[in-house]
Amino acid sequence: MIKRYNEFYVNENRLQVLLLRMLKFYTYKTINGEAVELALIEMGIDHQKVNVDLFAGEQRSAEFLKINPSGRIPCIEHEVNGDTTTVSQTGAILIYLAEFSGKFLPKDTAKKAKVLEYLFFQLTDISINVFNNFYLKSLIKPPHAEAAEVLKDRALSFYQVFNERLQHHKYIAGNDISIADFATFPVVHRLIDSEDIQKLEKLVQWHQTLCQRASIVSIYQLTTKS
Ligand SMILES: N[C@@H](CCC(=O)N[C@@H](CS)C(=O)NCC(=O)O)C(=O)O
Repeated sequence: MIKRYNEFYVNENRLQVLLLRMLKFYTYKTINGEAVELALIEMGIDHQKVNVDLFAGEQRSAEFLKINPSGRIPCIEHEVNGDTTTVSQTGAILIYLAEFSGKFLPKDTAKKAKVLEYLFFQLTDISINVFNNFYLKSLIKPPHAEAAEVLKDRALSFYQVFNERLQHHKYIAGNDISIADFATFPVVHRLIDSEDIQKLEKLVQWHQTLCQRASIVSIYQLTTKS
């Protein structure tokens, strides 16, 4: 008889254990990598984490380019019943994982639209510019520090809109936590001590609320107040 135990099927007659699902998560300690890691932990999806060292150029290795031809993390390979789906792009991965787990993306069309609006607002208008700030300052030679700051300032100015939204909602896209919060947290967390962020009272409160979550405590190794 075949019985299911969480992620496994066990064929009790033949003493076989069949692995039903396997998710490989290619990442590095960056804002986009952390957004996906946060989602995987919050959704309770078992995964194998593969570190891709961006400073060592591992993202450009022939082996990695077969998985993501654009040579960037994050990226997942998900095997379900023998079929493998490979997904890159933080937004696409977050939506895929939310739909797969049935968590953190509402089914209601209007609520879902708000989550997607803020998810892409964060990723396409803010995260990209914050990453490009790091790229221009640290990943290329010679660095372009001045251009890097212009991009970051423009990106951070958008958090006024998030702050305004948080006057009326507990989380970024509504009153329930969603993948939009997971995409936003890593950037705000990195910049929480900056003057630009500190003047946004509701955003700072939202950051403190998220810092209580076990997923965030474990990823960022925060010490919880007892
Ligand atoms: N639009 C992509 C951006 C991916 C991206 O730029 N990833 C960065 C790390 S956060 C990377 O791997 N950069 C390596 C490089 O540019 O060489 C996404 O949302 O995932």
